[in-house]
Amino acid sequence: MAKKPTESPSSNKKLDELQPDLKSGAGQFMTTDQGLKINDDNNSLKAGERGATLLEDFILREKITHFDHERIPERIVHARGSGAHGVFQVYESMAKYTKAGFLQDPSVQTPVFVRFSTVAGFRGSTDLARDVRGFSVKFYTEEGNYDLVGNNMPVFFIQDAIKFPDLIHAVKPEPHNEIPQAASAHDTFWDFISLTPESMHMIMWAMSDRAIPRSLRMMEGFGIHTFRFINAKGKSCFVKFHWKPLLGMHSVAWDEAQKISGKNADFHRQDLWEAIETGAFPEWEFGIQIVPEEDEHKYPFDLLDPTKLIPEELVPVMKIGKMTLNRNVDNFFAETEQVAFHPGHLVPGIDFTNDPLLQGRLFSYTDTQLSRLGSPNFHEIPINRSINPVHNNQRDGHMRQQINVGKSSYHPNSVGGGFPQQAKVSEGGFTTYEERIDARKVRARSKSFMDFFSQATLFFNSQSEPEQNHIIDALRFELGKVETVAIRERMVGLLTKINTTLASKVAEGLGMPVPKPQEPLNQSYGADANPADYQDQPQKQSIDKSPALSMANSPKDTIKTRQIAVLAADGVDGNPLKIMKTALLAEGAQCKLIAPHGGFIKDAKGEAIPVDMSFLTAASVIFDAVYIPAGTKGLLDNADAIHFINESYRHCKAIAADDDTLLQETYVAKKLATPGVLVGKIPKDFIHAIAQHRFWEREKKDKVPA
Ligand code: HDD
Repeated sequence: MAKKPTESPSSNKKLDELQPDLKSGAGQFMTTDQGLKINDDNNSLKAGERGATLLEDFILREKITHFDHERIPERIVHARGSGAHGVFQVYESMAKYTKAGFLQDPSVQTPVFVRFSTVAGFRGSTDLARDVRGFSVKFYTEEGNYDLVGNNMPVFFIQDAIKFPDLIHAVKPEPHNEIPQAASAHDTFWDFISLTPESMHMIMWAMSDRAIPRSLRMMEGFGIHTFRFINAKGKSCFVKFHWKPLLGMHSVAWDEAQKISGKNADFHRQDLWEAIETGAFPEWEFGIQIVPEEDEHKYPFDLLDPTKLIPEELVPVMKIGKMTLNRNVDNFFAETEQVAFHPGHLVPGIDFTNDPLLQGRLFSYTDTQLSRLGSPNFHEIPINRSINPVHNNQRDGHMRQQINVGKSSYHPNSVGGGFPQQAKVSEGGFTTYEERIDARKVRARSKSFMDFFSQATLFFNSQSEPEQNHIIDALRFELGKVETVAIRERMVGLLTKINTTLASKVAEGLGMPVPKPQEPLNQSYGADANPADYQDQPQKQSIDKSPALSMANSPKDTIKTRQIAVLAADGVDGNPLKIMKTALLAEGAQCKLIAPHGGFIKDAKGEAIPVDMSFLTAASVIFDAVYIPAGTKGLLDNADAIHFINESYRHCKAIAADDDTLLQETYVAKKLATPGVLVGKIPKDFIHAIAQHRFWEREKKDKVPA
């Protein structure tokens, strides 16, 4: 559904600032780029009706030239993304920790633009790839843009930015044949990983259900690195950033993810778009973990090591504000594609730490925009513009938009009255936190980074049984696609250091002998380094389990925005259908009626009921639950309907039926007493079952033919 640029469900300072750039052709004449009215946009200029076409045709040439240049390079990573506008509001002043203006006043709404993404796939790749999700937030604050460029996992694969090109080369399609697309399940990725033991913690996350979210609206976000907050008195503390979705955290099954990729490759993008269009605005609470400066060395891991997290049980996450996404973009290219994030877009009161991954990122993001957007003037593109006016002596360059008036373009100057002038700290001028650094220049990694497995073990041990099974299955899948036996062996050897059951179950799935616990083959050091300095040095963690790491503990108290399939055919009993639908809609769920054909079906009383999708265009994998109203004789010999129900059962979804007539034709007939299967139950039970999201315990017991 296209929205006219002026139809704004919400307004904020950034949206108002964008307003003059919105263009609609409604009611207008068509013109060339020079404003000349066009009389014929359907025929090129020819010498006679049958040609040839004349070079003189400047209208044809302008149109084709522009078309030829419509594409820009896609992002080298995070190419596939979806964006939306919104607002952020802090709950109470954070002045105690930071002087950042947007974290002071609970009455102030700060406009934001958020872009979610997958990492490895190309721009047109599927949303449901097993992958990390990017979670980038641009806060348009009164003090300039602040970008929090994070992911949906709180740790990263590598400890030093110098390894990033290697990691990405390894995960991207292999260079000789550009296969596979948007998948880490291939030799080069696992080759690199198997030689990089620092990646083991992140591998546990990437193989977990976090890598296949049900919705972008149902995943957490993390700033990953430890940052600094600085308050007005100049006092600094360390801070980790979190986003917690109000809808809870949920994922799909791997089999389902693969099928969704075929049925609807835009599943996440469409889900986000439709939620916002229908007013079901996605929300996240913003959380912080604060570590006082004096506690820097208190933990059995280094705060500067991006492969480690601070367990929430040690430092609780303080929820300090809320972000709401309430407006879709008007134009994907102009906004989502051209938005340029950068961890170095800072505001006073927030600063970096010396995390070597973060330090390297601070170079990469401007550099990449130069090749992607083509000019150092990318900050002038409407979506990237700060709402705080920009004044400096940067000048010219490709596609400059601003017309800088006056004679001076340097500082100091007298001809321009000395302006633009520098701002004192008291006037909002940014100063870097004066951290003391007293060191030798070295190419090395800190010994405090050499614990490769403890937090991987903590993560695995903190998962519920179904979650652990999913990690095992994911590793069997991924390593099963690896052709080089030595890589598989190295990987399973590394898994023995995380958890021996994990390693032996993966080995069993691969048909390999279970290896003895092995020392990792770490190659992340220089040619003259002493390998002994780079060996694993396990550190005892203060806890054995962190419940916060398990998605099983996510709140399961709402069915808002859940998609419910209603299977029906002519002769359906219209009454219970109406009651169920009303109850589900009242809880904020969405219902789609699926029938053997489009158009309308007739209920038992002959009344016409509109059909939303036919079995041809629908699929169980794009729904969260299924309801079968009474009167389904018309579906008894419909193979698609039977497959739909079996597959819903296989993917552990809630299934409700007014009676078991149709269920008797399915695998579910043997499973009528299973949790999440409800026959003749009132809507309340079904609503509760949908809120549970999945009944994962079904998985291992069943051999569903779907
Ligand atoms: Fe990065 C994009 C997140 C490490 C270099 N990164 C990019 C995006 C996200 C992240 C979410 C997409 C931004 C958007 O939506 O436009 N990147 C991360 C996180 C990292 C990380 C959470 C580790 C904690 N990245 C990282 C390193 C480097 C880069 C170590 C290079 C040394 N990242 C880039 C980039 C990208 C990018 C090449 C590609 C497109 C862009 O920047 O704008 O500069």
